Amino acid sequence: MEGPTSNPWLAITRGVPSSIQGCELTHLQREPIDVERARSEHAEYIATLESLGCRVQRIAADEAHPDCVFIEDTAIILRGAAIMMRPGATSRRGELGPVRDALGAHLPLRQLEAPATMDGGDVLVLGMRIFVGLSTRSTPEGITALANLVADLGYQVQGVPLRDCLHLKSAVTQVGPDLLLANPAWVDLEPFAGFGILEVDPQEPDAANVVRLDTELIHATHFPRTRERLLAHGLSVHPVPAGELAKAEGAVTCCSLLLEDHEAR
Ligand code: CIR
Repeated sequence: MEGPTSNPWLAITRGVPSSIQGCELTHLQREPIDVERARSEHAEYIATLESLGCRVQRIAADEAHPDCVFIEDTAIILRGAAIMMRPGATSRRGELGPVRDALGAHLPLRQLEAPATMDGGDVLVLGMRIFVGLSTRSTPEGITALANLVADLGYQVQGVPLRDCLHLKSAVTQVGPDLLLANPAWVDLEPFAGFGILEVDPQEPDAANVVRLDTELIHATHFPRTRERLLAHGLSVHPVPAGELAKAEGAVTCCSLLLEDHEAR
């Protein structure tokens, strides 16, 4: 008898609005974004998720929310619950509604309440440990509130000092069971003692952001030097174009929420 053949992931994505031109920017100067090109990059990203066996659930773009494609910032997925964030940028707080509806069909929901703020891009979940970047978006109050919200699920929450970047996952993501890809100039790596660290190429400071689907990694094509490092490590990399979305300070993890499909109800 044949076993299940599909990849056990469900990815939730959201479309690119024309209003992305008016996105939030923290570290970059505003430059024109080619919306059609951004949409075609996004389509390639979704096709890559699908080619890796992901089931993809799409939420329509909302023109009133220029950053809505960066759905990762609105929620985090844990074992047993999804936690709706309270984004640090006030312009992004109205993005939650349709994401809440989509996630609520799969998982019990909990909500981070004011005055706490936190963006999902600041949250790196490694097993039962949750690391949160102390960024301009995620506050110490947010960390305390999240710790209280998830304690009964067995998670521990820890803040991580950051500098010169938007989110924790701009600076470090997981690329293997015990391996992280990081830009040590942007993040204090001491909290990650026990994990192996692969460093980005110094000429590609933004290259630490990777989507990991078990053994398969999705990484932006515009980081060839860091890609070489991943490949030299024996990792399986699927490059996707992401240059237009990068002008909005977005990267690959930002464009999806990933649930293990067997946990989705
Ligand atoms: C923002 O500043 O909120 C958006 N322009 C970019 C968000 C990128 N999200 C992410 O890295 N998780």
